[in-house]
Amino acid sequence: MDPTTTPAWSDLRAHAERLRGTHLRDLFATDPDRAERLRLAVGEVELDLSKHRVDAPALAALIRLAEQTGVPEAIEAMFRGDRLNTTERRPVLHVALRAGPEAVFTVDGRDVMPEVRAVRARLDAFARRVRSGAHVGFDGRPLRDVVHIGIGGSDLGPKMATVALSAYGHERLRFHFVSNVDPSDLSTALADLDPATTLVVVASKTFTTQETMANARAARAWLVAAGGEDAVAHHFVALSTNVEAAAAFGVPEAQVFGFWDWVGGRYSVWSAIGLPLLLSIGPENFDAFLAGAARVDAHLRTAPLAANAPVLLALLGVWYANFHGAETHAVLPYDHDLLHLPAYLQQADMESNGKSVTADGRPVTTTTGPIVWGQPGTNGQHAFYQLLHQGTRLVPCDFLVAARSHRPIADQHELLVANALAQAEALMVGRRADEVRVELEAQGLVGAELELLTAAKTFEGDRPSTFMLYPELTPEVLGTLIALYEHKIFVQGVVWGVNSFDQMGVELGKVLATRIRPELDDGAAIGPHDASTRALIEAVRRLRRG
Ligand code: G6Q
Repeated sequence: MDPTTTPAWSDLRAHAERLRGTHLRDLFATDPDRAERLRLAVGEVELDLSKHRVDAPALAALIRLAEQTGVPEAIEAMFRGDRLNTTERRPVLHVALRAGPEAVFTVDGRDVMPEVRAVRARLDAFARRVRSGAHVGFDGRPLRDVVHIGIGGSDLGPKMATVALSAYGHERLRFHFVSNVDPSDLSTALADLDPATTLVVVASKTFTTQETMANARAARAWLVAAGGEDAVAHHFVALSTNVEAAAAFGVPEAQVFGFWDWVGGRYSVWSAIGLPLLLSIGPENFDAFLAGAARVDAHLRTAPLAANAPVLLALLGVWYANFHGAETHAVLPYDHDLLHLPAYLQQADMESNGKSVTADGRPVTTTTGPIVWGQPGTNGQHAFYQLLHQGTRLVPCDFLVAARSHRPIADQHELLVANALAQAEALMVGRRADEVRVELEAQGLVGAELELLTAAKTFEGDRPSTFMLYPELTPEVLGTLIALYEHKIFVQGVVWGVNSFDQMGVELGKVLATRIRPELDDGAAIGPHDASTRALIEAVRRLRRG
């Protein structure tokens, strides 16, 4: 369904036109209840959507857009196991990984849950042995460091979540994440580690990814140099759908944990790929993480569209991208433990919805996924907030804030929260020229200087944001937050009509890199390239010679 041909799309154009010139301040002035009405909660996460440039008629049109583009049907199709990933002909069932004990999910008529539960039981047993110290290294000591090797979806989720829940981390275990083929990544990670007490987790759905396999081979050599070939069995774990390749690498079968082709890489933190998180926080906390996501799954299926958090988040994103020209979306966690959330969501969103053809192969007719970026507050305030407040671009923002800190120091957490609230307020309310002028006049400014500073210190405001507030960043809250974003991305993909579950756009560069690699060696033939690439290959050869 082409969204731009729906009646709702033309209605939305009209609403955007009607609301042009209506400031968010005006929306609050004419509708004082909007702060109450546009609040909702999923589990322990409270969402304030009132600082968005919508009134009731615009919101109603957005909801009609969801209906007219088939969002309710697509939600059911996902849970039913339909092959929504059209290009790879795969179901999209990461929701099965966090489903409760009663759940049944079928692929080709077969219930996949017994297998899901069996792998999880093996993962739990392994995690318990590592955590207790029963699983020892080649010299009999308990393992202390975990080096997780993976890239993209096999890195960003486990890294983001393990760091996010470090307050729940095991007291002995330390976690290191290696993704880049740049040898500096692995070298620095291994520099201070003792191979005898290090567990290497090789996370790769395909077990063929160039970067991961290069790092895995190097880590294997590092281990074997210290402990011999037999050490591999004690120190290596593989997380992969390619169980044969993992076994061929030398990982004993008992330490290969599989998953399935219906789990997309960027949606795989709930699967065996989440092992670092499981090792860090333990099986009970991992269950809570899954339960937090399951709560959003149930909410997505049952809440009416008008009170459905991921649907509303998705529609607001569509509103800004397609009707207000917003090109980017900022993720601003005022929660340092969510340090890696912007990078995680960058992949989740941009790889899913950075598409220009539809799920049935036609060119899209409108702008699709935004550029996602961000940094934890308050750091970002001293870097890019100038542009958010006074730049020429519209950047919708997400604030994520815990009411309580896991590690309080004096009133620092209250300072953090005050900053988050202040920024969201400042973005929305702004500061009118007449207010600025009165203040400057009181300071004695007159004439040209008064005019200059009045212009420079005026904040237009009217900049929208979502405020997500939770008591503290627990495993359950993290699961809820991630699933909210996952389903937001899914719903947006449905509205835009794209396949959010493939990533063909990452292939071409990989193919060319494989071709170019041997051409970097002195004397090797250089195949056909454009003049720029050829000159750069020659320059690299020259510089490598020193
Ligand atoms: C994510 C993508 C991609 C993938 C990596 C790693 O959705 O599929 O980021 O996760 O390319 O792939 P492997 O897990 O197969 O090594």
